[in-house]
Amino acid sequence: MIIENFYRSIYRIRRAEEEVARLYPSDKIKSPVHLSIGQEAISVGVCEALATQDVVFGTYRSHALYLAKTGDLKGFFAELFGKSTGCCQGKGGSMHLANLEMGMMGTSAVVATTIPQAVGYAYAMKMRGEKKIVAVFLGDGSTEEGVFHESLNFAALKALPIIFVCENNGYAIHTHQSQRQHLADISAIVRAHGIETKRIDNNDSRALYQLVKSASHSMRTEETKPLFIECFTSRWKEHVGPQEDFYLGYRSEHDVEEWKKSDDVIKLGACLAEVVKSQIEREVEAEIQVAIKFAEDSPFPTKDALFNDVYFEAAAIKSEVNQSESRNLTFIDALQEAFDQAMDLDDSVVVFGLDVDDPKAILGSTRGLPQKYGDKRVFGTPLAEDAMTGVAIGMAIAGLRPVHIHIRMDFLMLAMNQLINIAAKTRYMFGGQASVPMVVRSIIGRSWGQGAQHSQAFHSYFMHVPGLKVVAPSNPHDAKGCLIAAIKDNNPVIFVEHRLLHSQIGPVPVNAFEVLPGKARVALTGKDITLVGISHMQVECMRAHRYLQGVQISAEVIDPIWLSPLDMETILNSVSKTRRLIIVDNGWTTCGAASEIASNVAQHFEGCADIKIRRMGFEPVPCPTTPSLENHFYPNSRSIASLSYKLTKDINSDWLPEINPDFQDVEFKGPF
Ligand SMILES: Cc1ncc(C[n+]2csc(CCOP(=O)(O)OP(=O)(O)O)c2C)c(N)n1
Ligand SMILES: [Mg+2]
Repeated sequence: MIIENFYRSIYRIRRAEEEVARLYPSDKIKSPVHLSIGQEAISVGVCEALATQDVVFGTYRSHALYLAKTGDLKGFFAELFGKSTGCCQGKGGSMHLANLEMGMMGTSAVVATTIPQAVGYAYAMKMRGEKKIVAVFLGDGSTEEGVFHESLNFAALKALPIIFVCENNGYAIHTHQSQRQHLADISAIVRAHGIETKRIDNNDSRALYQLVKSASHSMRTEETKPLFIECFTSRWKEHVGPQEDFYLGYRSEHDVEEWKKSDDVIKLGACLAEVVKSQIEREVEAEIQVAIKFAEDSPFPTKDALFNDVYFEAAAIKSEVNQSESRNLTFIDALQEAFDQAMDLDDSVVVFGLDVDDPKAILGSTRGLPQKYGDKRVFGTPLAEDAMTGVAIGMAIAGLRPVHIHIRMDFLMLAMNQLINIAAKTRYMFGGQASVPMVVRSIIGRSWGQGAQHSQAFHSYFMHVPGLKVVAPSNPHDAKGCLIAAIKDNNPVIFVEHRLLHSQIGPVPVNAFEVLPGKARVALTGKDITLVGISHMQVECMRAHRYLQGVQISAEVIDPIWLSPLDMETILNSVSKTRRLIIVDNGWTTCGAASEIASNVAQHFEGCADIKIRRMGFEPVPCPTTPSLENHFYPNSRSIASLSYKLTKDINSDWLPEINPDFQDVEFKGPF
């Protein structure tokens, strides 16, 4: 232990944050600041003990962690000033500090959300046999979030090399721990998960260093297992901002004064000879002034930066590769083959989710994979959609290609925070440093009377979010090609599949191949009307095409395949020929995919009186259970043909085709 290093680090943090507080009123700092003043010893103790290659994840209160791990004052100040030279190119600000090269893996403004990512990163390290240790910092408030407990459970279950560092400053904003937690003993709760706990009192960086040093040594050389350290500490400034807040009355100045007696800046400084101490201080002061000047002189990002790094862009536009001989497979078998080939080609592909390794193997789509690729790469998870999504993100940041499977898309609602706040944003808010190559596979659709909470399709929710891709293949060929493309994609992809498609049989190339993002397919050509069918509605549109042939109407049927990025060009080309369009969504029309396509077409053909556009989709009620109601709720080939007839013949006709008995779906009868 070299005290000079401790002192340099802690003095640098204290003085840097005092400068932040001093500069804040000048409006040079462009984001909210949650100062760590009073808590610095914890970041210093942990980061001094970790090896350079080890990594840390933090919270929005991570100035101290950033500086203790990286020492990067220039990137820090420039980021707070919103400048392009900041550690995240000015796109993160104080609450999103990251420097991946130096092991600072990122912070989040949403409480507790980096915890599962750190766990996922640790999983990747263990799986690959890398000797890196992961430390994740969290506040006492975050231990009340469900994702905290889900993450602890998984870390304990898999005996991961992770250290949870809880900075217990007693408060979540202005509310004391005792007013928020019935059992105000965080460590006791952690022990109930089977994780060893330690405590550090009085901001003692050196005691913390010893603990982390020995724990990380044994994780590297003996067995890996998580450790939880509860560090009692005190935040001296207000929750957010540069001031003190004793006037609010939620805590007393006396309490903080007591904490100031154990200030580690003073304790560490007292261990050094005066000449050494003042030499360090002089050097740090100079460093800080250089960094502030650097931040002041740096340019703000220009407009192009607004659009950079939303997605990881592929280096070159690829074509559909490796098309080979085909044979008939079911949709499910095509998916199974896609998994098998993707896992065979790339050992960074991991597949997990509830029940993926059970005898039913997600309707057969994951069968054989656990036996072939082992339980590290294919595993069933605890019931923890939220944390396991964060785990997938952490794995992806660590270089794996996780596929997280959900037997029903309805369950994605429990994972929305990680998907929307984290997966979709990580690349952008960290200035392009990270990418999140993950796939979330989810099954939608009617049958077996699954009703309001087991049939829903939410693709439009995800289409709304920059940073995500969305795909909904409608045949076995695309099921395989899209799944492989999604796995290879360096962005988070939401993969949507309708259960009525599962038993469909069609030609599928033998070799691995990709159906590329952003390319729709004209499935059937026609001249009178364009039908765009999403997911299973593609099948209904193809049937409608047959009905319409019987009344001499020629429909062009388009399968968008990828909903984000959406290939509007193919749709617009078709409509410029047919002048009529029906978009049939397998979802609600309000703010839905059909509305998005319709508005694009309306804008494009503005002023053209002969263009007719209609949306079809779920009725504006929850999904019903009984078939007698289902039949009215979902569009079908006959209702599509009927509306097409009206639009094409330009008459108010009630024409409805006779039922063609060949047009039957194989109903899903459950259970899984
Ligand atoms: C999920 C979520 N809920 C609420 C908030 C608002 N919020 C911001 S900080 C905070 C308190 C968190 O307390 P703690 O985890 O103890 O961290 P500390 O601020 O003390 O460092 C809250 C509730 C948030 N950012 N995220
Ligand atoms: Mg707190």
